Formats: sequence, C-alpha cells, structure tokens
Amino acid sequence: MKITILTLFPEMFTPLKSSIIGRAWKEGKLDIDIVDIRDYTEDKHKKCDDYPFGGGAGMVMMAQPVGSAIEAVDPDRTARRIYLSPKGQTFKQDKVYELVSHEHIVLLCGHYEGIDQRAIDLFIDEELSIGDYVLTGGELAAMVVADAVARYVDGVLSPESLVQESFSENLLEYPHYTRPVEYRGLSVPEVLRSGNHAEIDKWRREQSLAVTKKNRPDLL
Ligand code: 4FD
Repeated sequence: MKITILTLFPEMFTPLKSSIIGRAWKEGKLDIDIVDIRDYTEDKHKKCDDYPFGGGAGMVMMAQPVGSAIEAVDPDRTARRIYLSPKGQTFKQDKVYELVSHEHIVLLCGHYEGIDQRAIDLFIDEELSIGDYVLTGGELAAMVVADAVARYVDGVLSPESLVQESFSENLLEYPHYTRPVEYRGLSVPEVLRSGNHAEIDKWRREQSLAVTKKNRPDLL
C-alpha cells in the first residue's frame, strides 16, 4: 500500500520515520511519500496562499499548487483522495477498514483558513475530520489517519495484536497488568494470576463492559 501526504510542512512528518510505521516503511511493507505542495507552485515567488475573496481574517491556500500537486502524485486518478478538515465526516474504525483496501491513498493537508474550494471540488473524493476540534493544520490529522490505516497493512503489526481487537468488538479494552505483582500498594488482580483461563476471560469481559458503560455508554 502507498500513502501520499501533500503538505506545505513536510518536515512535520520526520518523526514518522522513527515510529513503528517508519520501520514498516524501511522494510518495504508500506510506501509513504511526503510531498511538498510548494514544489508545484507556478508563482515566481513560490506563493501558495492568498487573501480570501469576500474578505475576512486569514489566508486561503491557492487552488493551483494543490491541484498540480494532486495531479502529479495520482495522474490516473486511481488513488482515494482525502482532505483532512474540521468539517469532514468523522474518521472512525470502519473507515480504517475501508481505506486499507485501497492500493493508494492521498492525504491532503490544509493550513491557514483552508484550501480554495475549487481544488476540493475538482480533486478530492472525501473530506474527513479526526474529531470535533480545530488544529493549526491538517498534518496531525493526516498522521492519525496514516497510522490507523498502516497498522492493518500486512506485516506492520503482529497478527496476535490484531486478532484481539476483533474479539472485543464494540467494547472498550479491559485493563492490562505486568510485573511486579505489587506496585505502590496496588496488586495485580488475583484472577489474572490464577491460571484459570475461563475465569480470566470472564473477568476481562466484565471489565470491558464496566468501562464501556462508564466512559462510552453510547457504544452499548
Ligand atoms: N478535526 C482537523 C483537520 C484540519 C484542521 C484546516 C479548514 C482548517 C482539524 C481546513 C480549516 C483545514 C480535524 C486545518 N483542524 N486544521 O480533522
């Protein structure tokens, strides 16, 4: 799978290289291409933003550099082209499963007050939001989408870590413990040390239900 990220701030993606996703990238399981939109401007001063028609605060990213960058990275229009914006549909796990089925996804990051609507209308398939808050740019949102999708690419994660998720469908995770048995007066629940796997499964299901009821009753 290939993930192309279009941004005016390519240096923001440097930490990706030292992550789990970065390891998969180096091992050739995943291709991540960070593309600088500024490389596609036709302006002699490399300008990529301008004042909004109609007035108002802030700047708007110009359609031309964005359009030319998208056309350059996906000339046959075979990729799924996604714009990260606070007004997009909320990005959820079902969208992760859908996106991982695409051979190529393009993530477009906006800055300032957003991108000239004509670039969105002409070149974008869908607008996604990672949640109801505003960020200074779409880069962090694109990183969230890239990470969530990349972990389902073959060989990025161990199969065991993925199997677990499908079991706990629609419930939040039960609590996890490791050594030592006692830490600052708090002990690991006895049942987890009992070796009785029927009892352990039962306890974990109960804990999942309890935390879901408390934190996310909307999921029940
Ligand atoms: N909630 C998100 C995405 C981008 C963003 C931007 C218009 C601002 C939040 C388009 C205005 C993009 C999100 C950049 N903030 N900021 O997913």
